[in-house]
Amino acid sequence: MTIWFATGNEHKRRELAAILSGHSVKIPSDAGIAFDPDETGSAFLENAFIKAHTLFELVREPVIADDSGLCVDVLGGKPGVYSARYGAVGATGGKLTSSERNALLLKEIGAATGRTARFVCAMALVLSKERFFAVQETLEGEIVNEERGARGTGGFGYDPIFFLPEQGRTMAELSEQEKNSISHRAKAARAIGKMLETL
Ligand code: ITT
Repeated sequence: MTIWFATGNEHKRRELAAILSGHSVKIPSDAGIAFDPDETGSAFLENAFIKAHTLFELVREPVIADDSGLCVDVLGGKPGVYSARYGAVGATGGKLTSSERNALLLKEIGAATGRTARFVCAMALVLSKERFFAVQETLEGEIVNEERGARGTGGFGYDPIFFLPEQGRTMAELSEQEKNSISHRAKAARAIGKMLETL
């Protein structure tokens, strides 16, 4: 089946396509569609539905969207739904690079000893305006301390500063396959994949 993934993030596409390998996963840029809807929701799931319904109106074929981010306990759940825009200057202006965002987050957390955090991924599958499914999944971990610092070159975004105690490595030190066996997005995608099998 052709499934559209309402994202502009190539890393996310690779991760989803690896899980839904029996399907053809397309993103808007494959069809020359400029796609950047305003993510005005205050919850991950709200934003996932905004992205999915917006693209569904354009392609009229099954659409998946995810809205994801990092929630740090000592920061009261920040950056949360603002993960992609964390530290951006002004409402429309200057987004930081991933490494600048990671450095800012480490600075905000400072020397706090409780460094627990989780990645969250809300994923929606929209089959028509009135027919849809949704799931939200998490992956628990810790933010590296300043002494240990960011590590690894795999993945994207906050992966280099997200430490997995059971693995003894950051998410960015995992192979693509390893990340896809445990990640928040992979867990959500597997659940959506099961729903697709029942259609
Ligand atoms: P789309 O909205 O186009 O899908 P995006 O990257 O802006 O792409 P989100 O709005 O869902 O996606 O923002 C998610 C941000 O959270 C993302 O940019 C990363 O900074 C972070 N994030 C989400 N999943 C992540 C992961 O698996 N590893 C590292 N960082 C992640």
